[in-house]
Amino acid sequence: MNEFHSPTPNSGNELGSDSLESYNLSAQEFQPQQFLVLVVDDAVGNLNLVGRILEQGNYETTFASHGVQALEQIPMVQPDLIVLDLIMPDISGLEVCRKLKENPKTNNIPVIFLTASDNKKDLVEAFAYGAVDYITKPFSAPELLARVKNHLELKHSRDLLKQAIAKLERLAKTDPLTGIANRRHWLTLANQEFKRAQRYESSFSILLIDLDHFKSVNDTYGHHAGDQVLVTTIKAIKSKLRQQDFFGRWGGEEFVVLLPETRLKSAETVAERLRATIEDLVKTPPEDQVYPYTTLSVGITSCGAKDINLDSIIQRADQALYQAKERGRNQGVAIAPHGLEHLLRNNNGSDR
Ligand code: GH3
Ligand code: MG
Ligand code: MG
Repeated sequence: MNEFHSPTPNSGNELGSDSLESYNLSAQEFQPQQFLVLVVDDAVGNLNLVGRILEQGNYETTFASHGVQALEQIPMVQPDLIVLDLIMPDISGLEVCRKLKENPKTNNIPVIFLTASDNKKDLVEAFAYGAVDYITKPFSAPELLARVKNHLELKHSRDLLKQAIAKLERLAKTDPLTGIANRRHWLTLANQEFKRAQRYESSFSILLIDLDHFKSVNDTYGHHAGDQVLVTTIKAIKSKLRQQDFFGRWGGEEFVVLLPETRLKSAETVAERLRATIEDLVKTPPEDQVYPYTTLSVGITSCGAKDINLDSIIQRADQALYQAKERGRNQGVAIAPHGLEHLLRNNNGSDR
């Protein structure tokens, strides 16, 4: 399923351990031993000297004695920082730096140039190639350690911030109870699919799913039990969908699935598969299931040539769901679109 299908729920609230609280962006104690520094220099004496200083500063170290070797090594060892000699016989430090910055896998590794030159042109060029700092030889151990620490701290903060932003983005798209897409994110994806279907004259179907008499679960066993039933039902539904289906929580005990490139007939088959899966679980619950499942009613429709927006399709799915409830629940009802469905490429709906 799509990227928003986060890992299978395994507890009442799978995002509980995924909170932003673990991202303490304020000053944490700096622990040099957590960082690997690569030193690149063609002079063995320099490698030894810089290595010794870094090791005295408690850093993990690794070494390369020329540029080509460094370029081979870096993607594999993923150092946290590189101390790079400017002038080397095979390829220059500037060239190594340029190549690192071109590669998305290595471009955020800070590079500090180590150079005998205090030629301003070289230094300006080093920064232009993406270096974060430079140290001119001869240098003192405290200077080297201070600069290395400074840039590692900066990189560490940047990395934490990036991770926190990525997590925030994920949380903003996800329903915290079930781990599937929340309504807003589902609507974003579904609107994109609607535009795509219009443009390419393809089709898709929508299933609007509502748990039957779900209120009685809460009333009988309590709200926490109701939550558990929602989570296990979602897990069972998810296991019957395809990777490319968009599955989201519409609200409360209602869920919605968009089936891309799927015509009404095939969507009915999918709905029946979901309904039957849950009915089986109601009749024969797994041994470890504490609370009973409840059956599903499903409203089914597809995108037609006369649909001018997603809303009209969702409204039709809602009418179909209403009819399924009226007819006695535990069933799917399909309403065909007014206009013809766009023909699918294979002309007979997807192979479900
Ligand atoms: P119907 O077959 O007509 O759909 O009956 P129903 O009882 O499922 O429908 P109704 O709309 O009367 O009740 C839905 C219930 O779902 C009421 C609400 O408290 C419960 N519910 C909605 N969201 C959640 C949730 O996140 N957790 C729990 N435990 N209950 C929820
Ligand atoms: Mg409902
Ligand atoms: Mg219901």
